Amino acid sequence: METKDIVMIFGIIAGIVSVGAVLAFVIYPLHDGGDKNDSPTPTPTLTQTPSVIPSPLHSPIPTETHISTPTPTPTPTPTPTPTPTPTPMLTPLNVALASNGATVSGGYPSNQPERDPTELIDGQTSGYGGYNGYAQSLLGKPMTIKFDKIYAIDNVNVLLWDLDTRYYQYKIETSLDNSTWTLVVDKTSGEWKSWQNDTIGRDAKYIRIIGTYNSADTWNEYLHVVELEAYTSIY
Ligand SMILES: [Ca+2]
Repeated sequence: METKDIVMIFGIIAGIVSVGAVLAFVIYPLHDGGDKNDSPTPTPTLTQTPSVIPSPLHSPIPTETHISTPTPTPTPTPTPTPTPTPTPMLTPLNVALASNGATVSGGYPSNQPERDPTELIDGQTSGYGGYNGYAQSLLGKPMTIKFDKIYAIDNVNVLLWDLDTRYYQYKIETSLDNSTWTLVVDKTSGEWKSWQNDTIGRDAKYIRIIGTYNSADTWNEYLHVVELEAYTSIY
């Protein structure tokens, strides 16, 4: 190979290299313009300067603020509904019966058992006659029944002897001590025959009946009673 040929080859190579270099400078930016490395560096966001956190050592000791604790409103205590005391609803009991512990005194005369005062409290209200089956006492004189204890007497029922057309007048009194008496039935006027039912509503241990008038013959000075009942609902 001749020298000129070598020079020419070097020239060609040099030309190629030069052209490539030029192209590299020209093309590279065109194809790589979007490289992120060429993006402008974003302006860093200013980090807000943190507030100085006061050192607890330098914080003023807060003056203790006295927050008054509100007095709690007391929960009203509900008023308890009182349990009503049950009212005994018992079958009314005749506590003036001898069989329930009652006794009787008074009456006249005492030597006629068929007209003994015990007839007043024996529970027999039928079968009586002109000379038997009832208690009797002189007008103004009491026949007294004593209960076995004090009872709240609701009603008093009296069966007056009624085998003719007569009527009686009488009164009934009660007592707690057989000493002080309270008038509870006053039938000292009017015409009273056969069954008499009266509400008295009174505590009593004693009850007595006193005749004041008999409309039969004027010589008949007696009260005649077949039965006397005294009922209570509490026993
Ligand atoms: Ca009787």
